Amino acid sequence: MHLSATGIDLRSDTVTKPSPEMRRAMFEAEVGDDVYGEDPTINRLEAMAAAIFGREAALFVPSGTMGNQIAIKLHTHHGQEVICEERGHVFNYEMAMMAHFSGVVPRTVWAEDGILTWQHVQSKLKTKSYHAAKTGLVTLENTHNMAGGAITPPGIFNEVCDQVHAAGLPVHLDGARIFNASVALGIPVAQLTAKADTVMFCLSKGLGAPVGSLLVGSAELMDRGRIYRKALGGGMRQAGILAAAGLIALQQGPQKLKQDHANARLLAEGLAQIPGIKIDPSKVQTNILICDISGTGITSTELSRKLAQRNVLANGVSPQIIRFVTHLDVSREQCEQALDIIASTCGAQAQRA
Ligand code: TLP
Repeated sequence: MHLSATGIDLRSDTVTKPSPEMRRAMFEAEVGDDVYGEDPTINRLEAMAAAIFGREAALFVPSGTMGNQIAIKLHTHHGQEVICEERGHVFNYEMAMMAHFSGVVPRTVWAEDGILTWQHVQSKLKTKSYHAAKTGLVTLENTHNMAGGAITPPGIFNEVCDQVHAAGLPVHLDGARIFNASVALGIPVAQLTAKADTVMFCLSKGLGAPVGSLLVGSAELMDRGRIYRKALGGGMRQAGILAAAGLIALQQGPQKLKQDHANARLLAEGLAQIPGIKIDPSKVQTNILICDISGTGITSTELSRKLAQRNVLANGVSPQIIRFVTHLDVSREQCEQALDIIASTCGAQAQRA
């Protein structure tokens, strides 16, 4: 179903629209052919991202999916396994590209709040064997989207990286929303992610850019990554027009995330009061809410449809689970309105049951 993108859009933080300042910067952007490395605005964005993450280099890519898949390709060989959390984005929402493009299979492990510890990873890690595929890479996701925006505690993250490195293997971080974790913890992204070999983060989610993500890591990896980006159709030529908005997102976006987190907490506290909806507000650390609605007696598809009729948009994850995401383009007042609408929609359903 195509939902109208008006009203209170809690489907994702990907729906944010570029600000007037971004549109102006896009209009005025200096551009060149990025496949030749000649787009000054992209070069500036890549240099800024590398500096913020304390890395040698960065690579601008059109999407988080492409950034993750380039990283998987860089770190693995055909016939290997990639360890990831069972609800991880690289496994569930990237069109099986790790198999398609890199010839590897996911080896998943379920972890409470999506937080992979060394114990989880160790239980799946395989080195040389004459019987089973070898592990090629471990991927972590911070914050974890489908685990409700959960943050991996830095100590756990660092231990996984140290141990995986000691086993001779690399770690890639899907840090699509790493700035959310950074703002919530009050720890700079460079410090939070230092031990991962590569990090992908998105400009086009809570930071508010219309398009774009970056992969950061060593100069050698990013140089090879450029080849895979071209192979995937990501050589975007005069894409400085996009990078211009990305620069503003990177400079100004992080400080706005606090409000998204406060709005998410408000929503969580309200949702927890609605009969039939299960969510633990104390677990909502960032901007994503994953709610079990099995007690309402309707499926997420039905609830989404009923809410959309009243101009509140939210996506189902499974028949019992619905997701709400806060972002720049929903205010606190709109979250309060959304709560009233969700409560009355679920209440009307309860009366009918
Ligand atoms: N996530 C989207 C959907 O694909 C689910 C969303 O609405 O949340 N890593 C993580 C953790 C993500 O949440 C996403 C997007 C990506 C990677 C991919 O980014 P894009 O959409 O730019 O390819």
